[in-house]
Amino acid sequence: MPGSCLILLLAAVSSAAALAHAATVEHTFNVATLSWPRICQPGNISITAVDGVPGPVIEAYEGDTVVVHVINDSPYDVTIHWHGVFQRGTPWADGPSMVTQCPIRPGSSYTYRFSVAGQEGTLWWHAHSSFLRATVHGALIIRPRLAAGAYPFPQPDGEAVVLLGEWWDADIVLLERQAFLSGTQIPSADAYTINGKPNRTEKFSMRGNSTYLLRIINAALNTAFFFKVAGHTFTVVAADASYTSPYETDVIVIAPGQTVDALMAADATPGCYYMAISSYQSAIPLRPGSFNGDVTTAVVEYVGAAPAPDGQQAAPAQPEMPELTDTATANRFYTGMIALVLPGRPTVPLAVDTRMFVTVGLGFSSCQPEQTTCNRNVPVVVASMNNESFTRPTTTSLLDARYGNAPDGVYTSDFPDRPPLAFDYTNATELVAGSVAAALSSTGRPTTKVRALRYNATVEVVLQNTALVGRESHPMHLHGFNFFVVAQGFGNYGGGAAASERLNLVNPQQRNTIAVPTGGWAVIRFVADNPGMWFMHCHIDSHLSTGLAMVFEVEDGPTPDTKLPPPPPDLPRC
Ligand SMILES: *[C@@H]1O[C@H](CO)[C@@H](O)[C@H](O)[C@H]1NC(C)=O
Ligand SMILES: *[C@@H]1O[C@H](CO)[C@@H](O)[C@H](O)[C@H]1NC(C)=O
Ligand SMILES: *[C@@H]1O[C@H](CO)[C@@H](O)[C@H](O)[C@H]1NC(C)=O
Ligand SMILES: *[C@@H]1O[C@H](CO)[C@@H](O)[C@H](O)[C@H]1NC(C)=O
Ligand SMILES: *[C@@H]1O[C@H](CO)[C@@H](O)[C@H](O)[C@H]1NC(C)=O
Ligand SMILES: *[C@@H]1O[C@H](CO)[C@@H](O)[C@H](O)[C@H]1NC(C)=O
Ligand SMILES: [Cu+2]
Repeated sequence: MPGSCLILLLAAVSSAAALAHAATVEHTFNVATLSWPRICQPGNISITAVDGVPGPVIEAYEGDTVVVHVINDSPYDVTIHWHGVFQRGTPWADGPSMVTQCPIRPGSSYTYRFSVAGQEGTLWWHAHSSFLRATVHGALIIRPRLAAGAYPFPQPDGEAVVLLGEWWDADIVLLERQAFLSGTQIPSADAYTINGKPNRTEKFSMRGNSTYLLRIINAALNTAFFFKVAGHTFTVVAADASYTSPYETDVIVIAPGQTVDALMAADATPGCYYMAISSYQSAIPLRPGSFNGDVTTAVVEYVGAAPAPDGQQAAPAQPEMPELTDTATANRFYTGMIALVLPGRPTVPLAVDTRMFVTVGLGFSSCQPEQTTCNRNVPVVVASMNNESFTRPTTTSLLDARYGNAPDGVYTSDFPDRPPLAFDYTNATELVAGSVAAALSSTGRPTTKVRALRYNATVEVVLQNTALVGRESHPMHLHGFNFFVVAQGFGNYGGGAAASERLNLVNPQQRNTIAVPTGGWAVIRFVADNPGMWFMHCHIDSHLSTGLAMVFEVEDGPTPDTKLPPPPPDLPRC
């Protein structure tokens, strides 16, 4: 095949392959230590991964059963989470360590079994124990079950996974350990990657006059991205495996944990174009040196492009990336999408019976005794929700404790519906300068609190960012459900910005991860019809690890199939 930057031809979409009956998709994941090339320095390092970075793609059709035998040959405790999969009836397969299971010990194994009924689109899988997901992750694609034309948008000619990651030229578990001991954040990533590959390495070959479905996944630990392709625009058709009305844009914004499915017409002058990502830094104030400002690229090359007359390949065109603090662009994208309302699909609950107002953000604490290299003269930054800094139990998983009716010493069911103090959440001037600042910004000791929800409750949660330490967009991920994003805006919710506080109860986007605007809020709704213990947390690992999390305990329903099933026999024990 001609073309100097050609490596891989995008998979053609085979509609004929769609199956009539649900099948079982089976994989064996060997989580092991691999030797892998560094990016910014010569030589290899040891990483933990499943075959490589990214790991294998799981491809299924709607309604299939997915079975993954996870064999832990690594030296670390491991669990795997199937990000965005509802796990209806299989809460023991969700994966977050010490929430739904004890970790798989080195040398042990566990088989995850779950169905992907009622879901289609781009999801992904990743380790959900320590920071291992930096290198333990991959795509999970669910195609519509029906044959030709099953997508509710024009059938693309080809498709490609575009998985965005962060890379450290160092042992991520060691960095995490050092950050914990010293009460600081891990250093910013050494590089960003596209499909695991460093700058200018990954290549996508496209035929002219064809349309491709890009399945974009942000697998980065801590960084949101702007995404562009020079000379091309996109039609977004889904986010977090929920269809959207076609949304035209030349820039995609994607927070950690989110996915975006976008059609891209390869209708430019045949040639080479850079696909590029750069970080969106939402923190206010921005801490210099706390992030990596790289623009990282892959090459999009037209197949069969006539070679330049002089035989030289012209340098690929480069897109102009937004400023790294361009919140206006991020907000335009995040709020621009509305759902594609389809018959037979869930619609937003109109009546609400459980309301919560939850502050999310950073606060101050002091060094814990175990933090042996911590500077005891300065406050430590921790994260919390409603001023509760979540810590995982150590002896029993939450789901185990719930199933055994023995929460004592593991968790308490008193996660509050409101913050302990109402204050001007987002006015940094007031908080920094005001006399109450010191008292307010201190976060209590870590707790393990859950919020019990009656089966079938319709729940509305206002997620309110705070400015106690700094404002920042927190990508909040809910396990076990999609939620409807009925409103979002800046400032304090209820603070009078009437236009943005009007709820969309007609066609709000559905997501599993909402990037709560920096210094702002989002209102989400979901129906608690899936019994289990479901984690809700910030998908920035530095925030999750310092407490930005809570758990919903969804109670059993009235029928046998709405009761918590017993744990599978091979569930790891603590
Ligand atoms: C570095 O890692 C790559 C990818 O696993 C491998 O092919 C290569 O052999 C390694 N090199 C060394 C010197 O170990
Ligand atoms: C696209 O179609 C137009 C019109 O048929 C044609 O002129 C052009 O060469 C095609 N481009 C490619 C890359 O095939
Ligand atoms: C990546 O490649 C692009 C295109 O050549 C370049 O502009 C950019 O500076 C490179 N990024 C890094 C981090 O070297
Ligand atoms: C924030 O607080 C300061 C100090 O109390 C006050 O002057 C300012 O008006 C407040 N800003 C807003 C937007 O309320
Ligand atoms: C959080 O709780 C601590 C005590 O546990 C208290 O001192 C502080 O004022 C609270 N902060 C907020 C913002 O409610
Ligand atoms: C759950 O709520 C839906 C909608 O309100 C209702 O149709 C259904 O019967 C409820 N199920 C149970 C078990 O309460
Ligand atoms: Cu966060």
